[in-house]
Amino acid sequence: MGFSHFIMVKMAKFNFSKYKNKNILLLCHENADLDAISASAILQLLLKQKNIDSEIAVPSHINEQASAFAKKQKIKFITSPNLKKYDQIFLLDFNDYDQLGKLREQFTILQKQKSFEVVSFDHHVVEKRSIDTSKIGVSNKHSTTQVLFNLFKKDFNEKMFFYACVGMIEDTGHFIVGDKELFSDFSFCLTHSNKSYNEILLFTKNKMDKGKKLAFLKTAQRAEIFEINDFIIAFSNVSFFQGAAATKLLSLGADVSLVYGISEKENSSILSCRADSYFKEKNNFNLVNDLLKELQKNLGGEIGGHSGAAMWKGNASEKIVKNNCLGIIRKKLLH
Ligand SMILES: [Mn+2]
Repeated sequence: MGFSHFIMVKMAKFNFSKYKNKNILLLCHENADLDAISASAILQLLLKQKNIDSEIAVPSHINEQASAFAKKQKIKFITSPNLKKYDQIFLLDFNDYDQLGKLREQFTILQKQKSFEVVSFDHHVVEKRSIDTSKIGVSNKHSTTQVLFNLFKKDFNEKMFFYACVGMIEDTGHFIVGDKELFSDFSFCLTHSNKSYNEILLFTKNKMDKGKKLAFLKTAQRAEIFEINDFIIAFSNVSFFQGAAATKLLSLGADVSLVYGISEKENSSILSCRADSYFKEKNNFNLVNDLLKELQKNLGGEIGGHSGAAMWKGNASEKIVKNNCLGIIRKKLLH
């Protein structure tokens, strides 16, 4: 009683001025996603405010969505950077050597030579094996953009708030996970982004090309449905995207999907198969061993894949392939 209490929280103080006149790289993880790209764009803008230039890079690959986003937002990035050129590297959305892709060797050697300093901005747990164990840029949040928001919100502008939203939507799987803090941070960022939720959502949606849309709809329309032991087997055919179409049939409710097609280029027939994990476990079923190997015995051809996603390529009509598959599955399930 009678005296106030001050709780000192150890906070990361970022003195950006110490990075002036340095060659700075903002490095995303291999197969960079929306969170990594948005986070690096936010950091680049923060540095820019202090008149500090930086380059964004990915080891070798960026995913389709992130690439489309970068293009639309005119976020420039380089691929396979020469790490020797830089004396400060910020890691965005990762902190693990495994995620350096093919830069790993170069990075490890140069780091040992103290060729650069590293700070990671990330939302994954810091481990002993982490690249940067200082934790100054890492906290337990839902996205790296949320981490940056919490560290630097007073310097954020509309664009950064917008990018922060994109990372949060993406990394929560469109809010499949979250907590009070996430929703309050998101709401704050959305309010200050000068964009509507729908506008931002558009950037996180996978734009499907028309051919794929038609392939999915035709596959669904043509599907024949069979019930074996209370499980639903869907058989269909389509000229393109058989694999992706088979996956779609599972999401529509099939336990096993079989999608037949003819490859005119190779003058052969294809069967793409998918099995739901509950179905596999319940029936101890493996698409390769229990279906395609048997099919191969009957019809020849080549097979490949794994227990839940597999493909047969050979030469047989749709009817023959269908009847063979159904016979094989029936035998396995009713034995
Ligand atoms: Mn992330």
